[in-house]
Amino acid sequence: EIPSAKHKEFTLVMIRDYAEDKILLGEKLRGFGSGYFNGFGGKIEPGETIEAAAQRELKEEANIEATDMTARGCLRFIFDDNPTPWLVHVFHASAYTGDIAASDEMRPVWYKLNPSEVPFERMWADDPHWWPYLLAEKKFVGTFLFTNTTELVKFWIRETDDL
Ligand code: 6OG
Repeated sequence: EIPSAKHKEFTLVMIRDYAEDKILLGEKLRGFGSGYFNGFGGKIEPGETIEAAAQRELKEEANIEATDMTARGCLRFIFDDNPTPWLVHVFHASAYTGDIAASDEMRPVWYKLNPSEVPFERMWADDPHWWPYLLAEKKFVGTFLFTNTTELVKFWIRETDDL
């Protein structure tokens, strides 16, 4: 199969509560990655800015709108069983309007920011590698190679100034 030159682009918003030292994760209830905990996000629609897509998905999946959202990372995922690589734009926010609510796609849960409480065993295998950058307020770019859809084979990650 000849790889497509195009990436598929997604957003991913991580909501952090500094006062309580917690992070908001959603349990994905359907579709790709169902059963996994993750930040909130989805596909960028044609003609939509990355930020607008991030806010739209956050509203659809957690019922909130971030008021201090900043871009933090860009992750590239290569799957040996899918010719199109994925580009995921990671954002961070700690302030929002609205009341967090579940949707038919995501069930939001606050987790204490403590390695023993964050459910890494029910998260994508790349997460433990970029979370330290996110939590340290560093910007990052990474490339992750997966086999059998969910098994991480190899990755590269580094801090960056420009996203
Ligand atoms: P929908 O299918 O809901 O968008 N996503 C990933 N997140 C992490 N942490 N690791 C991955 O490793 C991911 N692949 C995709 C991007 C999918 C959502 O899941 C994220 C989107 O927020 C492969 O439209």
